[in-house]
Amino acid sequence: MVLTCEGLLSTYPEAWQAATVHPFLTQCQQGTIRPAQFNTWLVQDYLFVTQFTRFVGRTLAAAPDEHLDILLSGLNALQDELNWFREKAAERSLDLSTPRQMTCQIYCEFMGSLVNAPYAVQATALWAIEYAYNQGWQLPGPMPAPYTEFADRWGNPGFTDYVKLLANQADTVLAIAPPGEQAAAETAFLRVAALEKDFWQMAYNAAV
Ligand code: HMH
Repeated sequence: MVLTCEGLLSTYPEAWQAATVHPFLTQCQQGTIRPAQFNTWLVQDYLFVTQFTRFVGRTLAAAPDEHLDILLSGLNALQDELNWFREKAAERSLDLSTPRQMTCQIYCEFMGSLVNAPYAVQATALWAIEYAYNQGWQLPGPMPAPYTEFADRWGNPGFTDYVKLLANQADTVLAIAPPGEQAAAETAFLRVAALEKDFWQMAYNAAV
């Protein structure tokens, strides 16, 4: 049987639920998240996105011609996102030269380790990473200020469409990938799900 993004979600509903439903997000939606926890997440996510941008760049380097357009649109959005993170950090007087927490570091190392993975594995991981935030920030429902713009960044319809295009691209290459590559893509999906769960939890570990 051929692996697809939809197939991964229906085979591993618990892992995906744990990746995308967390008290951190519920508390943002209720306006009860403590600022220190939100700020911890914000700084660590900026540090994550710097490495994620490099991961998308490496994925683009391995992509077939017909996938470049969508990956370039993703990198373009990441340029804006990195600048937006810097603005949000400045508004809150947060120091972005903070060290990465262990979970952030492990996630960044995992993305780095995919440099030698086949493109089908990279494309599946890329889709999973983006879909985790697309769903995570959308599922709780509309969020109050100051969290509205955070929920909108990853929950907006344009981002939802982008994530669907990433799924289509991953599905296209998974359909012709040998069984070993499909198995590696499945492993990468589960790894992303576990790391996403840990990343939400990290916000509660330490104040910035
Ligand atoms: C942890 N996962 C994490 N941070 C992000 N910004 C994304 C995914 C993006 O999509």
